[in-house]
Order: sequence, then C-alpha cells, then structure tokens
Amino acid sequence: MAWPGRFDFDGNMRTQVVIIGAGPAGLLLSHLLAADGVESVVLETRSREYVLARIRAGILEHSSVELLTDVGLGERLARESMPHRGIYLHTPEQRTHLDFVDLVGHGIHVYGQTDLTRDLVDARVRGGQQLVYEVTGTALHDIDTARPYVTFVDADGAARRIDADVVVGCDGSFGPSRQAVPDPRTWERTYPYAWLGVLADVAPSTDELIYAWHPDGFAMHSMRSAAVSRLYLQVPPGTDIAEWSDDRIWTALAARLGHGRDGWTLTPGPITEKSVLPMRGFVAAPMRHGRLFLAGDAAHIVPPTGAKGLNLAIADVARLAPALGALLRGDGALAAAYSDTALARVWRCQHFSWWMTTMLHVTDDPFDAQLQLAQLRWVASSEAGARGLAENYTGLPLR
Ligand code: FAS
Ligand code: PHB
Repeated sequence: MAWPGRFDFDGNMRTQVVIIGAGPAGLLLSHLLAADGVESVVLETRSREYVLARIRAGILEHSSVELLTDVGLGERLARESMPHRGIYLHTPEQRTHLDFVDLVGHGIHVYGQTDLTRDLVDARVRGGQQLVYEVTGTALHDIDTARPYVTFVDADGAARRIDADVVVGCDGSFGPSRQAVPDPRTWERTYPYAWLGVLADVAPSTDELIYAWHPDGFAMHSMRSAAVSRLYLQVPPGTDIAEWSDDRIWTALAARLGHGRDGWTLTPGPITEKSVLPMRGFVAAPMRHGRLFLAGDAAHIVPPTGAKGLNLAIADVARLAPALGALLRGDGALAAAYSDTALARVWRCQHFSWWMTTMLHVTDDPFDAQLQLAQLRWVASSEAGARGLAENYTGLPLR
C-alpha cells in the first residue's frame, strides 16, 4: 500500500501527530490540525466501511455546528441537518414544549454521527490527512519523552512504527491510550438501566424530540431525516435484544410516548436496526501525560440522555488542536492547561447527563418516581428551570 507520512532513514514513518482512532474526535482533530499546517496520521482498527456504518449520536449543539461550519464542514450539514427550536418533555400528566430559542437564543441541530463521520472522512482527502484502517496491536512508546512513537501491524500483516512529536488517543472507551497514562484517577457510575435503540424507516411522528417519563420506563422519539425515525426505550441492563420483537417495541413506545392522547399518534414502521446501549458515566484524569493527550470517549463516557457524548468529543479537539499547534511551535502554555480546562467542561456535561438521566428513568423506588415527577413539573412550569435545561442541552460556548 502507498504509505502516508514521511519515511525517515531507518524506513520508519515520521509525522508530527499520531492520532489513534478514526471516530469523530480523531477525524475532526486531524482536520483541525491540517488547517493549522500540522501533519498527522490517523490509525484506525476497524475498516472504512465499519466506521462509516456505525449508528450512534444524533444531536449537534449550537457551538458544534458553528465550529464545523467555520472549518469548512458545514455544507452538507446546512443542507441536510434539521434545526430544532427545542424538545418536548412528556409525562402521563402533560406534554410541554421547551423552546430553547426563546429561552437561551439558539436551538440544536439533528444530524446523525454517521453523517458527520462521512463528512469528516470525505474532507480528509481534500485536507491531505493520512488515515490508515484495519491496524492491530497498536502500542504507545516513550510518551514521556519528546520523541514518542507508536507501533502497530498494518492490514497487510507488516509490523510498522510511526515516530512523532505528539500522540493523541482518540480510541474510545476500549482503546489502549487511556491505559498508557500511569496512575490515572478514574470515576465511574453504572446506571441501573439501559437503552434499547431502534432505527425505523418511517417518518417521525413529531416535529421535535420527545423525552418521555412513564411508569413503565423512559422513552424518546428522535429522528435522522424526514423519512427515518430514531427511538429509544428504557430496558433493564443486559437486556437480550431477542426478547424484543418489533411489535413489542412499538407497543411499548406507543404507551410511553402517549399515543392516542390529545389526538397525537405514533406511526410505526419497519425497524431496520436495533441494539441495546448500556448507560454509564466515566471520567479519567489527567487527559495528558507527557506527549500523550486524550480526547473524546478515550477520556470520558456520559449517558446519552443529555446528547453530550459526541459534542464533548468535538469540544475536546476544538481545545486540543490549537494547543498542539502552539506546542509544536514552541509555546506549551495551552497544552499545559488542556487537561484541566477540558475536564471542567467534561464534569459540567457529566452532571447535566446525570440530571437528565435520573430525572427521566424510572427505578423500582416509588419515592424516586415522586421526585422525578415533581422535578419535571418544575422544569415544565418554571422559566428558570426550563432555562437551566436549555442552557446545558444546547451547549456552553466552545471558546
Ligand atoms: P469513538 O468510540 O466514536 O471512536 C473511537 C475510534 O477508535 C473507533 O473508530 C475505534 O474503532 C477506534 N479504536 C479503538 N481502539 C483502537 C486501537 N487499538 N487502534 C486504532 N483504533 C482504535 N452519544 C450521544 O451524544 N448520543 C447518542 O445517542 C449516543 N449513542 C451511542 C451509541 C453507542 C452504541 C455508542 C458506543 C456510543 C453512543 N454515543 C452517543 C456516544 C458516542 O457518540 C461517542 O461520544 C462518540 O462516538 C465519541 O467519539 P470518539 O471519542 O471519537 O470515540
Ligand atoms: C439520537 O437522536 O440518537 C439522540 C438524541 C438525543 C439524545 C440521545 C440520542 O439525548
């Protein structure tokens, strides 16, 4: 294969930044570095097809959209994303629309992570970033020296080495980078429920997302386009997807989302994908050790209820890219501050995700249910409560 990067005297590759992982964090970081004249090579363990087919997040914060547009990734986003003013909070008592534009001056955009990944992969060729798929055995070396390097086996089975000035772990929650940080501090919370997510070839039954509290469990109606709906159901952790037929899924969604109430109906359709997603929160600190930096899920996981995972990955690399550019030009101040400043936003998002999750997901404790309903009534009736949700859901400024 035609090899990316530059070869040095002993036949090894050489570049400025090695990025491990071609998810949103790794791909966007490579794009931002290229715009700053910094060369990078992205190593990805999966195939191009696998990366492009992954179905995950669906919401972009206002500041994420601004950033992506500013760096030349806004064309398809502007054409195909769905701008939403707000969301609906639904309980058996009432459905309330929270208008984020009225509350905090901006809304959100519905745009699948799959679409964003496609845009990022397409932009890579134009920007000259190097992306190497189907690597195995990725290992980090000498990260606490000024000459770190990464070894791996390429798709042809050849052992490879890339020497660099910096290594960035964007390898998600199960990659090797986090393990390379000695004695990290970690925090973890496993929630006593999971999400069963479905993709269906049917027009959404709502104009904006519905987050529903119900005694049987949480449900959400999202979407990917005018013809594709994305919906979620709270299920017990470890649920076997085989126990949930399409009929059972639609029946539960109809009950929890209020089908037939006040004239609203949920229209079912062919389910094209279904999966069970565990709910957990995780943070690892620091997000830097020597010449290794971590970004995105490699450093933190949030429950998806607050739609923060993808946006946090974007926020991390929006902060990291200029820090690395400055570091490589001899100014290490931003790089030195990266971990602390990134973690401040991580914990704000971790808290908001916890708040949304514990407010909307039922447990077997009837006291919890009363607390949740009281909190939902307050958010639905108080401008201060609604503004607090709106400010966090639409996202804090990136810069
Ligand atoms: P990613 O996990 O996206 O990317 C990491 C990449 O590193 C992967 O491509 C992986 O193959 C690669 N990698 C791993 N080990 C490697 C190695 N040793 N060598 C090379 N490459 C390696 N967030 C939301 O906001 N809303 C949602 O609804 C939502 N749903 C989700 C559903 C699922 C099933 C999952 C797993 C996550 C979901 N998330 C959701 C969170 C998700 O969107 C992440 O926050 C987002 O993908 C983070 O992006 P990255 O940090 O790039 O990590
Ligand atoms: C989605 O559309 O996949 C989605 C939307 C909002 C969330 C989580 C996931 O909080």
